[in-house]
Order: sequence, then C-alpha cells, then structure tokens
Amino acid sequence: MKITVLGCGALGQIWLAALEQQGHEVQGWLRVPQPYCSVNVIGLNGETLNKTFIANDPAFLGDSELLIVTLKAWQVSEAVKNMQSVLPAHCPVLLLHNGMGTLDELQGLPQPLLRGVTTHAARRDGTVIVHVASGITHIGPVSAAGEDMSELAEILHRALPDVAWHNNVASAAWQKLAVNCVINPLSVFYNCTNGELAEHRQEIEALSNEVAAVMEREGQHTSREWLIDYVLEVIRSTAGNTSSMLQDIRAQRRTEIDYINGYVIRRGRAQGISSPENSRLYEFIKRKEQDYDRESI
Ligand code: KPL
Repeated sequence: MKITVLGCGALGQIWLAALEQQGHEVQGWLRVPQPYCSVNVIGLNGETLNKTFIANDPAFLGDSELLIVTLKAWQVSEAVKNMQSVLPAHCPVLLLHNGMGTLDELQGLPQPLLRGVTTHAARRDGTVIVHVASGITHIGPVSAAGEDMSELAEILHRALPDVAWHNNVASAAWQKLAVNCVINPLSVFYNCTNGELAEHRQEIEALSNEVAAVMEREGQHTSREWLIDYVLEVIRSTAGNTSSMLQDIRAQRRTEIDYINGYVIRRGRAQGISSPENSRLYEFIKRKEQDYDRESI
C-alpha cells in the first residue's frame, strides 16, 4: 500500500518504520516541507532502524491510499486541510492524537475519516525514538464514508500490532480522553511521573467524576466508579511514564490542553454542567504556557 504519515515525531517514526518493514511504500510529511525525513527508532526488541524516507512529495501524496496523522491535536486540522486538494478523495485519513475536537474542525472533509486511539508508548532520547511499550491501537470510522474500511485494521495490525476495529470508536476515544484529563494536567501540577499520581486520590476522583458526568450526558456508557478504577489502572500500568503534557511543558511546547480538559469543559458547558476541577487545571496549564514567553525574555 502507498501510505503517507503526516508528522514525523515519536509516533510517526514508529509507524513509518513498522509499515516499511511490512513492505509498504511510505513517505513522511512534515509541516515545514523537507525532501527527506530521518527515522531513528529503537524497537521493542532493542533493534535500531536508522533510515531516511522521502517526504512532502505531492506526486506520492496524490497516489496515497492511506494518510496517517500523528501530529499534536492543535496542529491537525490546518495541516490536513492544506493537503486536502492533492489527497485523493477516496484516501482514508486516520487521526491518531490525544484529545478530541479535531473532528468538528474537519467537518466537510471529502476524504473518509477514521479515528484511532493508541496505547503504544514512545519517548525521544536525543535524536533517537525509543519504542518503550507495546500497546493496542483502536480504530474506527467517524464519517459515513469510513464505515466499510475494517480491512485497514488487518493491514495495520500486521505492521504494528495490536490494531482492533470498532464500529463505535467514540467509546474508546472518550475513555482515553478521560485518562488524559486526569493524568496529564495533574502530572504537570505535581511535576511527577504517572505512577506518583496514585498519592493524589482526591483530585483523581474529582476530575474523573466531572468527566464521567459529561460522558453520561454525551450518551457514553460509563460510571464514576468504573472510570476512577480505569484511571487508577492506567496510572499503575504507565507508572514510569512522563506524560506527554509534562514532556511538552518541560520542552516549552504548546500542550494539547484545549483538546483534553478544554474539550470536556466545552462539552459540559453545552450540556449545562460545570467542571470546576477541570477548569482549575485548564487555567493552570494555560498560565504555564503563557510563562514560556516571559521566561525567554
Ligand atoms: O496518553 C498518555 C499521555 O501521556 O499523553 C498517558 C496515557 C497518560 C500515558 O502517559
């Protein structure tokens, strides 16, 4: 298959490496156009793949049979819209990012849209991407045109297992959103690994309760008790991780807060529910981002 991967960060490089090893023709696509992109990945088995791939080739994009988007949530809609005129109308677009809200921004996109949620973990170590933990990628359709594309899960599963197809991927997306609403901002607040958050049970419960209330109103099947247990389980299973939001803050990059707690606050407001604990942490992260400018003066 001919596949373009938009975004050549940690997740993008892992997909490029895995797809190429499976015999697919791949190219990278960078927001700042480059003719090539380097992939330097240490895989789960400890083997290093160091390779240069072509990048930003419009002819390749025009023939692509799949576009995998691995950008940060706030980068997605502008970048995808910029490619839309060259991308074939039948080429599925698979969004793999934390948070929610990009689907609203991409309404009217002619290409079939798919959503993915992944638990694969990778971190950057200097110029090398280390694939730290294997995981599951749940994918499914978010537009009518994407509904009969379940064979894509098979193809992707052969490259980077596990990949599971869900007709109702929104459920997996909301569960991941709930986890990110709790772990990501709290890990910044306490400047700690995911595992150390287990000590802050009260905040975990308050945030989970608010997210569960919004989820219920949005028609998602959940309960406060189940969500708290689920978040605690992810805290345990990712105990050694530095959350993506804490990594962003430490590197003074824009975070995905608008698409994580910001999304829950907006959906809650639309449903007449206030989310004070989510709002408190949302404001805290926003202040941190504003401080970048001051710190660099
Ligand atoms: O998705 C994550 C992130 O850091 O963004 C979690 C699940 C919290 C793992 O670190």
